[in-house]
Amino acid sequence: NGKLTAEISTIAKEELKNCPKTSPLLLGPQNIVFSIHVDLEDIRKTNPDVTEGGCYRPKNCKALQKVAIIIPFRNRDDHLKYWLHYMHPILQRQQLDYGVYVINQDGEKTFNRAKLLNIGYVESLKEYAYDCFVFSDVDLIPMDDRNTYTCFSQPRHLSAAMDKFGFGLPYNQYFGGVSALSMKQFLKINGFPNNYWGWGGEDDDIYNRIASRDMYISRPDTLTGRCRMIRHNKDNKNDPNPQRFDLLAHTRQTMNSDGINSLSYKVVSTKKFPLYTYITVDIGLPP
Ligand code: UDH
Repeated sequence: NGKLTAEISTIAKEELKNCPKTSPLLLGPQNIVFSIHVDLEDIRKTNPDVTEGGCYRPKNCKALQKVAIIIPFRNRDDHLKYWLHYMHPILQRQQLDYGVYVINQDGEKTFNRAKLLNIGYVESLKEYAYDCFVFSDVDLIPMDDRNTYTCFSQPRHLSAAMDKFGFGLPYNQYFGGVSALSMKQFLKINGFPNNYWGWGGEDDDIYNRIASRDMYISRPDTLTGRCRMIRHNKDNKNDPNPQRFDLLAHTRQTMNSDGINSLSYKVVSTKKFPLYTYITVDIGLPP
């Protein structure tokens, strides 16, 4: 009967051994190109173990971390296709228990990346007991699957060697692109700022938050950390934010009152697609 089956499956789950620290499925360096044609239906067929909403957990071992992958988004469907095409196989090979959350900013007004990331944190936790949060731009793909999308003892910068910066970083404190924070690390910095409207500064603010709470940035080495960005034109309504330098000068004072504790927004809709969960949100307007 149903109850017995449920009990057996609970026991079976409890008996799963932890996955190894390093997945035996990893392949290492991988060629990443954005000239190929990708199709959502094909991606779905080649990733049959990914369940509705873009979730997966290893069958034969207990994943070491539960990872919510959060993507700030508006009007980048082509990029999202490449992201799904490359990332689902990589994340499965990394033996993660993960879910993909695309946080889509509703409307045509000024973009706010960090606020969308805060929303992804809150919304993903409503669905599952995630303990690690990977915040990924939609247009960045790691070139080596040994660059694991998990959390570490310090906040992790995963896009450590970006092709657009000659496989390096523009400056050592750079924290843009793809990053991973455990729940504890995220809460220690009161999440991310909500008041960076338009392009730039929010990643440096996050860096300031981390440094001011006596944490530091961990990174993979510059070979394992290589990644490719999809080349694209400037987005609408995401012009450089002229206020960013002023804001950045005061992170230490503002971070206690601006962050996950002051976040407000409305969910417009939540859609469960086969390869990702798509949450459209009204984040309001700049003051
Ligand atoms: N994003 C969107 N839609 C937008 C703006 C941003 O989805 O309209 C998301 C997306 O996940 C993107 C991330 O926010 O990867 C960061 O956006 P960004 O503009 O800061 O960074 P990106 O690396 O572009 O995408 C860098 C500047 C591109 C200008 C190139 C001119 N030659």
